[in-house]
Amino acid sequence: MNETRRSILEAIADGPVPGPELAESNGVSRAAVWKHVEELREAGFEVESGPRGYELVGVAEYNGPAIEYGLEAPFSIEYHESIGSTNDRARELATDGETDVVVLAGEQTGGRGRLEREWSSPAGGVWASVVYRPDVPPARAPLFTFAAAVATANAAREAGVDARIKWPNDVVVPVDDEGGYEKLAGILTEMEAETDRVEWLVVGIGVNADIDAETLPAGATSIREQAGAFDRRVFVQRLLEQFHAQRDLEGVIDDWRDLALTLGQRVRLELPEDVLEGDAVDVTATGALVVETADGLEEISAGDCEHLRPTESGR
Ligand code: BT5
Repeated sequence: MNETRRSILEAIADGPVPGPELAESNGVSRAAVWKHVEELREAGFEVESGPRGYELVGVAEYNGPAIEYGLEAPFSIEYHESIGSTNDRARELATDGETDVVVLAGEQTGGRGRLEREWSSPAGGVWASVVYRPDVPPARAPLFTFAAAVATANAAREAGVDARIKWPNDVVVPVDDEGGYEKLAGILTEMEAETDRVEWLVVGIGVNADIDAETLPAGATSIREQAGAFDRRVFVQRLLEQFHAQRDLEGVIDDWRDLALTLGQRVRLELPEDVLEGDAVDVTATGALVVETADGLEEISAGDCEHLRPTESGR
């Protein structure tokens, strides 16, 4: 956002400020102040003008400037009303050398899940892709997926949803005591890396936010279905702030464990070449699932996981 506009916004957020005072403190003309205020209004900021000056009374819109405003994380937001896939656009920005940008869309027409599966992305969802250039070796990159799952689950919990995490990348809501769930959000992380260094990461986060769950695939739920009305703009801000707070990856695995629905479950894992059944007992420091099978402990770093029932010791 333009610096003068941001400074005006900050000033009028705490109460009314007369136009001439804003002009003087920003070193611009009164006409320029009026123009900035009009542009803020067009961007969805509700600015009232009264005898005591201009005052910000609310933020109605869901768009780039509205989300950047009050966001306590150093991301810029590139908002699209409709786009094919935010991950595709984020990959373009990443290859152009950008970082700390979040591509956010109102709806996606070509949303992708893992292994080129379709990701249903109607209007009202939170479809976001964070472009990052972290200074970590590729082996630690999966931890950003874990950080995104923790951030999403925590932001959903703040909105009143009993969100938990299913290994590796799903945020879910339990429907029984047996490990059954409905899916609230999914994460798709893509990266470019050399042997010892990550060049860029795109962390794609899809949350069924303000969506009628009936319009989603079977087995899906939404924040609206779980918790009723909520502010989608504040939800995105909290999600991005929580994600940023875990930038150094300290404590991510501990936080993930606390939210995990998968640990303590009998699981079936579909691996690229194999199917494996066992008890999910832990995750490793790099996010691999530790499974106790009839043949001993196995560490699984990628695959699809199905919850069968709680383990004997988990009961
Ligand atoms: C995922 O894949 O869970 C990752 C989803 C990532 C989506 C985000 S949105 C922003 C960014 N831009 C993109 O294009 N993608 C990312 P996976 O674990 O493969 O799960 C996919 C499966 O979930 C599908 O095969 C469906 O069964 C189911 N599914 C599809 N849409 C869903 C939805 N909206 N909610 C819940 N489940 C869904």
